[in-house]
Amino acid sequence: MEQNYPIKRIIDDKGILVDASYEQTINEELVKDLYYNMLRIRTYDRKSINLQRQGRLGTYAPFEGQEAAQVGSALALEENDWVFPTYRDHGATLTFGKSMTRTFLYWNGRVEGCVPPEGRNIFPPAVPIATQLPHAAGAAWAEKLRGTKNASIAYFGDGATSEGDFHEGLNFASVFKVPVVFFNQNNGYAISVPMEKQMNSKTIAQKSVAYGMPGIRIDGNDCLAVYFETKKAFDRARNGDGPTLIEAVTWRKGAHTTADDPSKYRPAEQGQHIVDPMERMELFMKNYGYWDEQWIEEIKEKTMNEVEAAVEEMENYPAPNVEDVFDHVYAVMPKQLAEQKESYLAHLERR
Ligand SMILES: Cc1ncc(C[n+]2csc(CCOP(=O)(O)OP(=O)(O)O)c2C)c(N)n1
Ligand SMILES: [Mg+2]
Repeated sequence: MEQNYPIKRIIDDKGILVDASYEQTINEELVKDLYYNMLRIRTYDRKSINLQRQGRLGTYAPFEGQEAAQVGSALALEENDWVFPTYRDHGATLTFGKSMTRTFLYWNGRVEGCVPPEGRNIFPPAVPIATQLPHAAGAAWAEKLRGTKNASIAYFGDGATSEGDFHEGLNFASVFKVPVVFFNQNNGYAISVPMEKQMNSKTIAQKSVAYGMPGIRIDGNDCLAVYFETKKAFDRARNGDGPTLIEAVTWRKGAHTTADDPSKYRPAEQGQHIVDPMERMELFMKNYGYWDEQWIEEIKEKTMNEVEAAVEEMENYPAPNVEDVFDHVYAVMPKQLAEQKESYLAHLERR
């Protein structure tokens, strides 16, 4: 099975173009756009870890190492598409247009952190594993019934493929032939459980066979391969050809979350051979004359300033409304909850 799903690459570990058919399609604007967005989200990600360590942010799920998978896929979307992320996909949602201030607010438990900007179809991050796959299939079905060209993307991890929702989402999408891309980031682990203890299949891509849809396996650290393969899957979706399962093989460089210690379950040498996605793009840019020191300095400063401004805005955000804790759980509030709310508000009043 594994040999039926070879890993697609456009650039290799040394930044050499290995698929000549892309020679004419790759241009400076695209390369710089991919690199800039990877730098931007890495700056955000590293800042988030620092803030968590200083007690200024809640528990945080880092994505360093997965930038190419998240940026390449998010830049392949069109403005009116739908994005269904997990807790680890803030790099993708930031690239697609979610506000950075609101992304920080999310990690401080604020409901405002789940609200995307106007005109951006981004669902709140799914923390219950795989629940977003049926949602993505449903949104795509709605777009199909409306007769639009919009499609949806569901982000999920290797571990999520063990959940019933993964199978239900793929089956539904296939049967109703809806415009959805199932974008798997195979980072090798579901918290402490390695892929080989999670499943007997050698790849995630091969699971597409059961649902009669194409399965594509790509090097998730090759931003160009991710971008072009995701675009192809979206073209299929928009043309009425139904869903695609993409497996982007990548690596989570850090911990599962800031509450986790990967040295307890991951051998230190594992993953050492993997060339970082940004380093790889840098090598490619240097090899083909896209590297521009002055531009790099400019974007480093720009992303730093953006991140610092977003942190300041997050920290000066109006205090939360305590009623939010009660108001957004049920469409119609049950009697017991209404009583609790009333009694809590009365308690605050007395204080
Ligand atoms: C339904 C459900 N079961 C268990 C958990 C606990 N949990 C949180 S993250 C995680 C691992 C998910 O691994 P994977 O899908 O590979 O995503 P990754 O964290 O590697 O990005 C688990 C089991 C959960 N959040 N939801
Ligand atoms: Mg995983």
